[in-house]
Amino acid sequence: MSLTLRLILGDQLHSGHSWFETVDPSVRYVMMEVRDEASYVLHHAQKIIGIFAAMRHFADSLVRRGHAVTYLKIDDPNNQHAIDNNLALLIAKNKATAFEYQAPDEWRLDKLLKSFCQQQSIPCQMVDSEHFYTARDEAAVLFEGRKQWLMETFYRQMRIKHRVLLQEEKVPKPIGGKWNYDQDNRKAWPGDPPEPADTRTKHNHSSIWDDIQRAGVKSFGNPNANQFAWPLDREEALDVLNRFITHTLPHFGDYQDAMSTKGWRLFHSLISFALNVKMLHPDEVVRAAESAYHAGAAPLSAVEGFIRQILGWREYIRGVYWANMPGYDNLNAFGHQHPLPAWFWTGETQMNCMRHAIKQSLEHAYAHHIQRLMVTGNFALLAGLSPHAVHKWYLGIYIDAFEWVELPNTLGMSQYADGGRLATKPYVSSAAYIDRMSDYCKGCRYDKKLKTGSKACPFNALYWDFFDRNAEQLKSNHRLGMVYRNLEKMDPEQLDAIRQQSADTLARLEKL
Ligand code: FAD
Ligand code: DLZ
Ligand code: SF4
Repeated sequence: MSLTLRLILGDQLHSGHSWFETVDPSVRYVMMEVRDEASYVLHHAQKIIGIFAAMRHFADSLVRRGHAVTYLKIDDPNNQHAIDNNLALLIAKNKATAFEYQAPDEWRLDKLLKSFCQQQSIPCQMVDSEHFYTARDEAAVLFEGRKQWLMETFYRQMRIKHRVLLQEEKVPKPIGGKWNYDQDNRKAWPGDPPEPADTRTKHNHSSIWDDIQRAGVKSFGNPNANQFAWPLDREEALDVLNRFITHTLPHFGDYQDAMSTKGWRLFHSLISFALNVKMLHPDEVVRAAESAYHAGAAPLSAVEGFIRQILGWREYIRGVYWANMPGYDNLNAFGHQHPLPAWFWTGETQMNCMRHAIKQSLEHAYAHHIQRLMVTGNFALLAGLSPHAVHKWYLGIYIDAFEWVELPNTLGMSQYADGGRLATKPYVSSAAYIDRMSDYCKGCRYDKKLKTGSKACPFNALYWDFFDRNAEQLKSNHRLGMVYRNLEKMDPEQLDAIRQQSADTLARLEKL
């Protein structure tokens, strides 16, 4: 009798996949919790709990739909703790006559499964994950021959191709006359409207947490196992999405870049985990936002800004990943080598912005985009931290972090370690930007206005020193003209003092 084994990875929980349309008695699905996958980087406890719990929910739902499932738990005595070794055993045990898997999103697993298949004597096949708008190489085809890949170019193509927020005319034109309302998305948050309440369903997953610990999987961060708050199945994910669209999306645009000590998510959607493990499809998210605009429930600037993140950034980032792997993770355009200060793992620093962003990440396995880019990422780049170490930190700490999306965001957009393939300039700032977009500086031990002296905000001297020491690489970038004009105008004595302050700051990174 023929039997096909089909592998489902921890981030392939896509209940709408065509695999599951009919119940086929000659198919068995396999899912596995393995130490190799939980340990290739030090993960936040909530990330491991979230993936295992969502996998278990998904396996149960398949069984309820009549499918045959073999599920290897982390404490199963037969578990080999490596995907390929488990597969080999399961193929032999089930006398499988064929093996199939969905295209993995990570290069490492793509390679592992391809090489596994080459060693098999049964037919093996990779199928589409049916999740993304784009093929892996779609952005590469669009940008062929271009050194710099402009997200905006890609995004407009996507709007046209998928007919999103378009006027119904022969020549595609954006609704409202503008493609991009980014200029309207940069307000600080005055504390009103209030941050929406956290209405996510809370689970008690203490027993999964016990399993993980007993299996010796190392982790960090607050497990929050008995109040676990991230959505674990499609129903919960849809609930998070629908509440966002109804209550929060109208304010998303205005406060997209805002940060505050009084709120950890502000007006962000919290759907990235559900999207990245494929409990939600990007098209249903985009269409839900578009419908809210047409129903008059949310302004165009908010809806466009939100859709741009998913139809634009998310798909574009995936294209950057596949075009640059393997090897992208080792790029280091500035040759930065500093290890991460120990307080990256505890949040115990006197810099209020960093303390706040890191502590909330340890607490929730989440920080929103501007915290990741303009606080922790900004500091890491200014301080010359190793981009590879920074990448591993981001990959471990965030609940939504999978290499295909985390790596280009961290190494490319945030650390400029690829020399500017996707960012048009390094995303760095002095205290002025952080102060404009947040209330962090008000309660800080450091003075946002000072560049030198023991009370000076570390961001300030590091900022000017960063551009000074990298002038050869960056000076010709026309987006940095103003920065270099200001540097040239600077009094040489002041510049010397800034260089000294920066060197002193770097020498006492651990104590900042
Ligand atoms: P919202 O702000 O509500 O945005 C809605 C959705 O848009 C997100 O869920 C996400 O799917 C998508 N999105 C927004 N920005 C981006 C982006 N730059 N790239 C890809 N998708 C985007 N996002 C991840 O999903 N995984 C990561 O590992 C990740 N690492 C990042 C690392 C750095 C250094 C930076 C600067 C950004 C990173 N991002 C990552 C992008 C972004 O910060 C998160 O998608 C977002 O914070 C998730 O929260 P949310 O669902 O509330 O997003
Ligand atoms: C991230 C992760 C973790 C922690 N554990 C598992 C696991 O036990 N089993 C599994 O199939 N997948 C896991 N994952 C997700 C994968 O490691 C990998 O990150 C994604 O499949 C890449 O797209
Ligand atoms: Fe951060 Fe500097 Fe502001 Fe303190 S003063 S919160 S270190 S930017």
